[in-house]
Amino acid sequence: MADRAADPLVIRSLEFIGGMASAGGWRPEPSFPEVAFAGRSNVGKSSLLNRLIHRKKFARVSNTPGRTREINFFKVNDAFIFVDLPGYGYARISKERRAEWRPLIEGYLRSSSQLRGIVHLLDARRDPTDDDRQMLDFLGELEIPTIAVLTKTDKLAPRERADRISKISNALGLDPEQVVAFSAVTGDGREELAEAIVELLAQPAWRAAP
Ligand SMILES: Nc1nc2c(ncn2[C@@H]2O[C@H](COP(=O)(O)OP(=O)(O)OP(=O)(O)O)[C@@H](O)[C@H]2O)c(=O)[nH]1
Ligand SMILES: [Mg+2]
Repeated sequence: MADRAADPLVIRSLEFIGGMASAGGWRPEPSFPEVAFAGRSNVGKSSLLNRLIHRKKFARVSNTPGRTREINFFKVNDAFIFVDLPGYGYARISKERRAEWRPLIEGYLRSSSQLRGIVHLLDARRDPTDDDRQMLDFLGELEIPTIAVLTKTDKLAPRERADRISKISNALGLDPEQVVAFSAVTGDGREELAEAIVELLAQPAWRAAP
């Protein structure tokens, strides 16, 4: 267990504040800084969030990928908000439903004057998919500050690790140093990610409300 005294993100309070189900639908007042978590369905967003906040089951971990269609808001320390975005790219749902993430996420972004940035999760074992690229292009177009995280690194053999990290970083056009290698199982990368998120939260809002 990491030394809690050195924890860059100490969790003092947590509150689930609700879900946004459609573009233009309910969302909490944007009065606290927000960081949102994006990635393919099943990539490990909810598991990463739980690790980050030192809880086992606060964000729901799904056995049924693609089921979470809502954007979920969690208030942390009465100071900022973590936003669990719905996973994209689940192959077994219809094409129309696969494309649903975009209007919902656009609707979220349009109403998020306090957003500081996005944590984008990619599976460390796989090359970025077309859906990942679409998401990357989208985030690039918006010029939104993004932290790239490779998940499930516990599933890599130690000798594969550096290779996979450099291969995916390359594919993303990033330096391997800029990418956080993470495992929700071992907690590897949690401190590094927490530090990056705390830094992001201290930045000015990504853009003012329209
Ligand atoms: N070995 C391993 N398994 C993981 C890790 N992170 C998540 N998983 C598993 O991957 C599956 C999906 O995890 P979730 O956290 O629900 O993924 P998600 O991205 O929130 O999925 P959706 O909400 O459906 O988009 C679960 O069976 C998790 O236990 C990890 O770091 N290591
Ligand atoms: Mg989830």
